[in-house]
Amino acid sequence: MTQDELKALVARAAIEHLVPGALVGVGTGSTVNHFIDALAAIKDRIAGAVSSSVQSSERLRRHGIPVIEAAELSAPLPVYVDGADEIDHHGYMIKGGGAALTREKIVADLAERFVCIADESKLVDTLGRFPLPVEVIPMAAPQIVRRFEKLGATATLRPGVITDNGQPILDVRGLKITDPLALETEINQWPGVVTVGIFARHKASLCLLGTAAGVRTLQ
Ligand code: ABF
Repeated sequence: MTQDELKALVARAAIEHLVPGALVGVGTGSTVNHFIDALAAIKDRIAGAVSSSVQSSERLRRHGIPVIEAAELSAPLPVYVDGADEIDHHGYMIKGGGAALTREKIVADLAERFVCIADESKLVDTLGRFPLPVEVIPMAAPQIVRRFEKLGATATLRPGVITDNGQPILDVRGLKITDPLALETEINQWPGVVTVGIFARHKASLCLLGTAAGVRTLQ
């Protein structure tokens, strides 16, 4: 099976983890696009979606799925479904390759469970081979770059990309993230960091991994 077929496989498998009649938290990316398409087939069984990006909102609306603003929520979402750039065996993730990390983390924080859907290429022993995305306030970017250099890493502005929140993204190469929770907590303190693409405090409750042998569930 191709990588895209594996993405579609896990996207469909995520449907069975939804709570009937409830709102669904929806992430961003090509795997999630397959999930949105699968949602369309059962849209009468959900109350609507809370989206993590303009891109996902537009796709949801094209399918006639109501999109509710996160700020309007008065109760937790039962489930948030999203992809990842890397996920380790603890459910810690690197996210943000799709430039939606800030709103993804906001919606993940509103959910009781995070179901990650990913093809097998995303599973790693240690996070960091994928460049770590960090959304920043522009005036702080040079100082944040210097802080990553002190960690032995190289941070560069992602060319031509501004997030839905109007900010640029640094991509950080050369990190070996052996303690995702500690590094996320550290980087969160740096002035000018909007969001770091380490999802350790909001790790996956469950990962549906698309493999040639079928869907593998990692708890
Ligand atoms: C999104 O899923 C992003 O955080 C991450 O970059 C993306 C993975 O992309 P894809 O599903 O297209 O491989 O949540």
